[in-house]
Amino acid sequence: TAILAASLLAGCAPVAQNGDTVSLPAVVPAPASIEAGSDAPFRLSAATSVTGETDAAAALAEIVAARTGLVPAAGDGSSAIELRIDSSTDSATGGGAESYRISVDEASVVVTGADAAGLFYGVQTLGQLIARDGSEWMVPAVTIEDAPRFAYRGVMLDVARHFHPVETVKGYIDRAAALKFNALHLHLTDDQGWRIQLESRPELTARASATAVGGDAGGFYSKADYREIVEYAASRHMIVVPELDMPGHTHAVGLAYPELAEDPTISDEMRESISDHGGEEPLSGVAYEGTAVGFSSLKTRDEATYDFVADVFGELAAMTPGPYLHFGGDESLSTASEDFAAFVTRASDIIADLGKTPVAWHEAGAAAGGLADTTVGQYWGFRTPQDGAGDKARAFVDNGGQLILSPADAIYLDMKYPPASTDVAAPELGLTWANGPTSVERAYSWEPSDVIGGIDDSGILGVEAPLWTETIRTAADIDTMAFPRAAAAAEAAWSPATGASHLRTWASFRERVGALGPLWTSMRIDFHPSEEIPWV
Ligand code: TNX
Repeated sequence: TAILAASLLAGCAPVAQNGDTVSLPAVVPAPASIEAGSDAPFRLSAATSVTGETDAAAALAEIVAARTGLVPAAGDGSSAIELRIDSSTDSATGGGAESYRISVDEASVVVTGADAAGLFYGVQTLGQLIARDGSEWMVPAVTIEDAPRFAYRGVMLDVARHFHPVETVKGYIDRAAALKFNALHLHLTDDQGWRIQLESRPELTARASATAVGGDAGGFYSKADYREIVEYAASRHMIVVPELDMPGHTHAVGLAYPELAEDPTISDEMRESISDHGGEEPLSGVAYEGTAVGFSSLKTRDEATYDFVADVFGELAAMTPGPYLHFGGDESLSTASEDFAAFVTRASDIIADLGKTPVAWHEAGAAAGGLADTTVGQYWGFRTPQDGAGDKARAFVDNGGQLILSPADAIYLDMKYPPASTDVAAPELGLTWANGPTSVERAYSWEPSDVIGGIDDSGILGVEAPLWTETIRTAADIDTMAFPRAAAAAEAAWSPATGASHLRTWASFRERVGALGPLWTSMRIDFHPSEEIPWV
């Protein structure tokens, strides 16, 4: 049949439907609905024209050129791809934010977005549908109707442990947006460096940005650099969520403003680990190039600290069009718990008073009753919560906020991959503390509404995959750790719940991701060719 013939040629993956195995074009993240058409495929050629919305046409032209080498014509052609926006609720997309519809037959391709973001996502899906047919290119006949499950779909990049230049960040934005992520969380500060220039506190970048983990060079974003990142992200329908981590993870603040920081507290555990594995003990006033956590704290009882918090978040709020400011709050192991509670309460209020929504790692949920009631919690415990982490997360929802889920034993992209059993060497990069190594299958096989007891989709703002960079130095390192596992996180964030769609299975996902290999190669993504995936 036409469907099976197309599947031999195209990036198609077999899918069991009503007991029969049919082939559907491979789309990641899985769309809400996809149906193969009976028509012959649409042929892409130099005569194909693209009409309609110009931003979306430019985005499509980029993908088509990278994948096929063809340059679509702008005006009339012999066959047409039409890109439109229709926000009416009785439109083909149903009108929900970020939703889109694609219909492909032999004569035409029509992509309709409910808004500009929806059209952009439709274009990303269309890019995945393009397939080789001998020496030609085609798009199989198909109808797709699609909308996101969660409003917030994030990736996080740690630019503090290793600094990553603007060009690398832009590359990561392109890659993430192609998987329908809409938030880039930048972890801008940590013990090892402060990476964002702020005029209100110039010593931060002047004195605390030059170094990084392992003696590598540091760096920072000027205000112009940050603006460039924010604008580039916006052009890909992503917001930037900047994080200034406090009251712990603040050794760098002490290099710039010694009066605000406590002296390092070195626990027995840390001293032991240093004597076992080598490394330096953190010293007051000396840049820290190791990877230990939990030894630093701001002076939480000092009013000067809150002037600092107001200055840095006030300036960051003015630079950040997105609604969220992240104040960290993780692993403040050397801050007394009542001091920690008092600090996070005031930090969340300062941010809420700036008209922004505060975000904190789940530890701040210990003080949830006092936090600004909009405060969003970011959960980084395991898929099965341990040591009260689930209660801390739930407290944000009880307080009126929502959760971002980043289960560390599933979607921490800095965890090592499993060692290879065949000829594909696994990268050396990565850590293992979160029950690692983390296979692609584990990154995929979890359901957001099953993580925190009593919290369903209404309490979940979204899903975010963090990439911490203790071992990650280059853009190629980022690619290797993030791909293919970021695609698993994208599917948890975008696609219908496990069980609600026949595509939401590991068996389907591994086939669909495998079919994206040629597209990822054309995008120059240095993905890890994991043996778990049947790469095309
Ligand atoms: C825990 S997750 C951290 C980071 C480390 C990471 C390494 C979280 C909120 N804190 O400081 O970089 O583990 O995986």
